[in-house]
Amino acid sequence: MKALITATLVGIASLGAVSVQAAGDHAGHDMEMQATTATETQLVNGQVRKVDKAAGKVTLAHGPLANLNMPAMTMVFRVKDAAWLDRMKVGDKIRFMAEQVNGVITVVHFEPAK
Ligand SMILES: [Cu+2]
Repeated sequence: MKALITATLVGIASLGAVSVQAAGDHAGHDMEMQATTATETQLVNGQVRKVDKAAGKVTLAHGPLANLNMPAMTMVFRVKDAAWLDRMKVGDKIRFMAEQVNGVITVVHFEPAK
């Protein structure tokens, strides 16, 4: 006969830090509603720097293009409708919208600025 005395002392001292959460202090009425609709027509100011009718392109100094994540700069655009190039002269101020069309940044909407 064997007397097995198993003295198992499991000392678990788990003293977790008690965190008091103050959950009743949120201001739910202070939310701002931002209407950001990507499909909305957002016209950008531009100024014609060069018109290349043969290539169907126009060089524009343009303001920030939010939809293309592009800051203001001067660059060459394709135009969706080549007829618009007849209505653009160097120095003209225009309002336009540009989008990537098959990887090419293209003016997809154009109107003369008043
Ligand atoms: Cu640009």
